[in-house]
Amino acid sequence: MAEYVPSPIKWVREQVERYEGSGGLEGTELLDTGLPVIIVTHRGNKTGVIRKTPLMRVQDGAGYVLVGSQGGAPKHPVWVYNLRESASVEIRDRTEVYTMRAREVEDAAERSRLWSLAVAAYPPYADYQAKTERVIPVFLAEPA
Ligand code: F42
Repeated sequence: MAEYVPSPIKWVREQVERYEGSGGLEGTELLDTGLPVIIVTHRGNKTGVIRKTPLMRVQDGAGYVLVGSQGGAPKHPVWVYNLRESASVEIRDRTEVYTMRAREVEDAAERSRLWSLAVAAYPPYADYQAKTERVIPVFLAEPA
């Protein structure tokens, strides 16, 4: 078993601790919004350690749309590089945990459809895209 290395960002680390520590009964929403969050467990592509990243929950049937927005920051979040390197992820949605494969969505029509779902679930994603030069990466995680 690889070692789990928590996020260096305090509020993110604490969300993961509450969410996972309660078996998915607590800490499942984004602070101040009440909107649901999932936990994506993946591997560091350089270190090989286990990383846990909370993201907004955007559902597409049995799949989940993963949006690398990072608040519209100029650079992609680091987890994007981990998923590009290795598709294998575990997704916790409250009390359920699924083994999934995540692929980056390249097709323009598919990305547009999934982006609409993402913005409907979490409207600030549209503001984040507007404030950054980069095209925000979108992944679709589907049952493995
Ligand atoms: N971020 C989003 O991008 N989208 C969301 O929808 C979102 C929602 C959300 C909801 C709740 C919450 O608590 C946080 C939320 N976040 C959301 C923030 C998200 O959880 C991440 O914190 C954020 O996207 C930044 O991700 P990051 O991977 O850049 O995190 C950094 C701070 C980090 O953890 N860095 C690690 C470190 O030690 O500096 C390294 C991480 C890593 O994976 N390293 C790789 C390795 O091999 O281990 C090397 C990677 C490489 O290629 O360099």
